[in-house]
Amino acid sequence: MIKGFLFDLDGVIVDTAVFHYAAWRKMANELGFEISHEFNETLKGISRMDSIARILEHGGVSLSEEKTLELATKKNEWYVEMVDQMTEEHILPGIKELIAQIKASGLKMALGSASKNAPRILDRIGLAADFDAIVDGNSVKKSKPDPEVFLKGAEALGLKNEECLVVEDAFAGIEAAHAAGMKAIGIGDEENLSNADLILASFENTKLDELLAKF
Ligand code: B16
Ligand code: MG
Repeated sequence: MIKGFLFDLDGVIVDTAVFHYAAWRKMANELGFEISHEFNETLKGISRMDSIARILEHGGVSLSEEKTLELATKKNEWYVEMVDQMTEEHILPGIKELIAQIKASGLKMALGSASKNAPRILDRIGLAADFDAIVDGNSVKKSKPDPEVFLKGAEALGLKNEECLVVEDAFAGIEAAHAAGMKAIGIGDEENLSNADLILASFENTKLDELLAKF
């Protein structure tokens, strides 16, 4: 029986993926190469340092650890500038209504994000107080598809793994959920989420009881 939700942030609650892409692209362009939208898909849910490692390898660029960290910090500054312009308007369709239904039904919810900027983003969009627990890039060591972020989420909610339902927009995130022994809803395109237990384009007009009946 499902007793709680574990929400990914980027791509589920807000679409910060476009900001990540713009900032990574700016960095890649300064280094003299391009990253495609398709390649960017493979970075979703992946931590900042794992992302930069993949991007540099993709561009055939080899840098010292110090220089890599410097570039990741610069990318984050560009990214945070965009995040700081965000408002409640950036919450993706149906999310606020779904959260209201979760709260009203007494289910628990936690955030399970790879982002170190998660608390800042939740503050910007006014959802910070709604979560019973926040597990993010500041508290996990291993990137999705490792299940660490969701195992910690279940623990923080005091629930068994199988009592948690994960909501993800990334293939790697669904893999992480399954590795944690949890079912996962994929939000987005079917082609990127073939491993999800249920795929929805968005939560617009979603009724919580009908959704839970599917699990
Ligand atoms: P930051 P999620 C992930 O968020 C993003 O999908 C991924 O593109 C990003 O690199 C990662 O957070 C780290 O973000 O640089 O802000 O720490 O999808 O797990 O909510
Ligand atoms: Mg995501």
